[in-house]
Amino acid sequence: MSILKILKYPDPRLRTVAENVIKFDKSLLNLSEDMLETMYAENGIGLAATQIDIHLRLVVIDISEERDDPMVFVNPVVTVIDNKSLVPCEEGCLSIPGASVEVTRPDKIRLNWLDIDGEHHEASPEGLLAVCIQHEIDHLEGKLLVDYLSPLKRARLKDKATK
Ligand code: GNR
Ligand code: NI
Repeated sequence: MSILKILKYPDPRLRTVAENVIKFDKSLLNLSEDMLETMYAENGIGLAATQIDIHLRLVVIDISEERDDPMVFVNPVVTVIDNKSLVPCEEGCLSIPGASVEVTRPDKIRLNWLDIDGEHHEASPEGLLAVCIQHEIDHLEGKLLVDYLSPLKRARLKDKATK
C-alpha cells in the first residue's frame, strides 16, 4: 500500500475527463486500496482517481465518523430522481486546500456502479453520501468546486492558490 500525491488546483490535469474502467484485475484492487489509504491519510471523506492523476472512473468514499466504512465505486453514474429536491452543503476538496464552497445539489438521486469485482449495484443515497458521490463524479468529469463560484470569487481563489 502507498500514499499517493494529490493534484492541487489549478493543475490542468484536474480537468481531464476520466474513462470507464474495463479491466477488473489485481491492479484495480491495488489502486483502490492506495486511494483509500491516501484518503484516510489526508482525512478526506472521498477521493476520485482524477485527483491522483489516474483518469479512470474510480471513486473511494468513507463518510463514517469511525473511518471504518470504506466504499469503492467503479464507473459510478448518478441520475436525479427529483430535481426539485435541492440541498446546499459547504464542501471542501483535498485538491483545493483551505477552500470552502457552498454547492446546492440534488438530494434525491439514484446511483448505479460496479464493485471491485465488476458486479452491478444500485442504491438511492441521500444526505452526505449523495453530496460526496456527486462531488467525486464532478472530479471524474474534470469539474471542480471553483466552477460553482462567481468569476470574482474564483479569480481570488486562484490568486491565493498560485501566490
Ligand atoms: O474530504 C472531503 N470533504 C467533503 C466535504 C463536503 C463535501 C464533499 C467533500 S469531498 C472532500 C474530499 C475530496 O476532495 N474529494 O474529492
Ligand atoms: Ni474533491
